[in-house]
Amino acid sequence: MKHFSFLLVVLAFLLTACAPASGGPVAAQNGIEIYGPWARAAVTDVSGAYMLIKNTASAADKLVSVSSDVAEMVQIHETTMDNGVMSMREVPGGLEIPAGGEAILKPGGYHIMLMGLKRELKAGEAISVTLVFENAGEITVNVPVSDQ
Ligand SMILES: [Cu+2]
Repeated sequence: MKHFSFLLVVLAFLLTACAPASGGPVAAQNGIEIYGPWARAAVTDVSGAYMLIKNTASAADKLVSVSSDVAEMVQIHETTMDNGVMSMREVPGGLEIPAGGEAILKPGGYHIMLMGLKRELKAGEAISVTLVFENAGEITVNVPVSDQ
């Protein structure tokens, strides 16, 4: 029962954390469209970046790597639940986005992990994040920092 109620709390968190992407894409290239990017404000040396990635092309694509000038290392992570403990790990081989499909990066799910931050990330500023896709190539996105 305890386990069950914990799962409900996690589920509620996941649902409320799923902010809808409003408006059009902030970047689009070779069929890949980026919507509603944001990064979490941070005083520690790690943070996460989130967005909706749509693939309007007729072939699957893959987000293979990410970089940002504010972080020493950037990885594509997935959040996993092992015996009721939430943890995360790097997505092996990159994050696939199906043809005509999308990948949702959000707190509690897939996310871009910014590690070794070179400075504090303050709400209201924006950071530059470069996404590298197997087919669509490099897309640099201006990512607003938020304390939401
Ligand atoms: Cu992570």
